[in-house]
Amino acid sequence: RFLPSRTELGLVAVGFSGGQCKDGVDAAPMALIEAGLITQLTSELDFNVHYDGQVHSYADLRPEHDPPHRGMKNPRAVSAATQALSAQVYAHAKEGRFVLTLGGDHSIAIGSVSGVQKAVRERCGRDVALVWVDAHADINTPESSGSGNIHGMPVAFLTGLAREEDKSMFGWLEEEGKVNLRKIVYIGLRDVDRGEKKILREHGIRAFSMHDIDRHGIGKVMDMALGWIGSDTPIHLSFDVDALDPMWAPSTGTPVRGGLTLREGDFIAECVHETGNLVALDLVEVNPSLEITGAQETVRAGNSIIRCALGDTLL
Ligand code: 6HN
Ligand code: MN
Ligand code: MN
Ligand code: MN
Repeated sequence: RFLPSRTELGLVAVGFSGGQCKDGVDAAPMALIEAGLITQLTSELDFNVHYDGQVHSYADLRPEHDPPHRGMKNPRAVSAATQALSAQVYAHAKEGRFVLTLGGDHSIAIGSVSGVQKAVRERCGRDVALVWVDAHADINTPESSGSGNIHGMPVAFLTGLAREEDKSMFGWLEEEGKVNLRKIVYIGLRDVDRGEKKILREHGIRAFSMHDIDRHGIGKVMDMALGWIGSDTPIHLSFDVDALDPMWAPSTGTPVRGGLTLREGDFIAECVHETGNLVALDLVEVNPSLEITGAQETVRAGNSIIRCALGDTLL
């Protein structure tokens, strides 16, 4: 059985924004760290943090010429960045560390999830379950996407629903880094594109929308979500801060009203922590430049979710 380390934590700060069109999301890791994240991880939660002290933008990997391909914007830049991130995350996970990845836009999950999946497979031969907390499903294929923004496509690439032969455009993604469609659970959905709904339906992907949360309450929804995954499965939690209502997290690139309260977001993270099976966490899409007044609140909400996922308990 692959158990995440309770003491050793690998932190990767990713200042990458090429999966969408708004500047500023690359400043999130610094904002989260400056708000006290590492201190909280070390002195309050007793983690030994392995951090290279850098915010990676992967700018040196960005090709000069990166025209759209199959409608995708910046495909080579996103591919190169996520490939490098995948290797960094893999290196931490292979050592048995819990891996915390700070985005950056959500395209970076192509790197973080594939790196964790590969390491977990090597260590215990199991598949990770992916808990995707988001207003959006991020499962567009290049063809179903209306925007061409790759942060709306990571789940499609991670599951093999979208494929590319070209190594410089996600062809580097190997089978051992991919995720089983039956092991994905969505929580918080409320802005799912037409083509994405078709994909979710056709593949029977487990998804809990805001409607489900209103109907059953977040407690029951977490029971059902974690019940679907089963009790003996390593979990990667990919948390998009836009899952929270803009009242709590206004500074994000694609806010959608009618979202989770701050407590519901923290509760999700607490429940996933309680399984004892959480091996990795992404916190993405905080954009401190979008809302001057809301920026600090959004950063605080992000750090709160991270602490809850890492075992900060109320009592
Ligand atoms: N995110 N479905 C829309 C698109 O452009 O494909 C929005 C995607 C948002 C992505 O928030 O990580
Ligand atoms: Mn989103
Ligand atoms: Mn939409
Ligand atoms: Mn997302």
